[in-house]
Amino acid sequence: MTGLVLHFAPQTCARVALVALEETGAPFETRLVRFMAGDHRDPAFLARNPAGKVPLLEVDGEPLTQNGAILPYLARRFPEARLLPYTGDALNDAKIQSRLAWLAADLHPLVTRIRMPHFFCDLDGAPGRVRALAMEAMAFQLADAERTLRGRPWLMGQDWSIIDAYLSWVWFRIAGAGFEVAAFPALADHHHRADARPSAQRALAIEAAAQDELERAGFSVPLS
Ligand SMILES: N[C@@H](CCC(=O)N[C@@H](CS)C(=O)NCC(=O)O)C(=O)O
Repeated sequence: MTGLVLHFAPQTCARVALVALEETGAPFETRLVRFMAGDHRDPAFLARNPAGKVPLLEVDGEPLTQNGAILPYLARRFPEARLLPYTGDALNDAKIQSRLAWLAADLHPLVTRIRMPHFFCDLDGAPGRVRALAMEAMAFQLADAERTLRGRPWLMGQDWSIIDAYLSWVWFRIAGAGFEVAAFPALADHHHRADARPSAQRALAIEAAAQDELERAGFSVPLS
């Protein structure tokens, strides 16, 4: 398969890669991964991504996994899209990597514990405690981003970057799970602005069509 093919599922962190692809303007295809049908445990999928997760981007048939690798790849391949504010300066570019790692390694696991606490404990009443602790840790993590966004429109400065789409996805996941949104007005406003971009709107439309397909086939993931 030549070209760019994104394996994704609606509402997941694959949304960030989807927005990135939409921002580039490059042609790409999508493949819906139906978790409830076990597509992500299919040997053919696992051969491309042994972690069994989305996003998976195929580049001329070559698999690339992890948002932390896919987003820098797209940013470097399509520099005119300005997905990330790389300058070539080692420290500047490392700080961009640092932000991506914060989102993928610090925030995303908290999202998972907030949305799916039952995966991280026994079912004897502890899931509520896991969720509460993850909410607390998330509030601590987001305090600095809230302060930053009170002083400038986007996380990295005056210009949007794909880091904003990533943060916006985190917000979407936690706001729908009872996170104390009222304490983070700048983040809420940032989410609305990030989602209003045409690229995000197109990505959301692709997700909505995929969600319809899942529901028609009886494979929609219950919203935890
Ligand atoms: N570290 C990976 C995380 C990917 C990930 O956790 N994806 C979730 C959806 S948000 C997934 O595919 N989960 C399915 C599973 O774990 O079985 C990344 O940043 O790309």
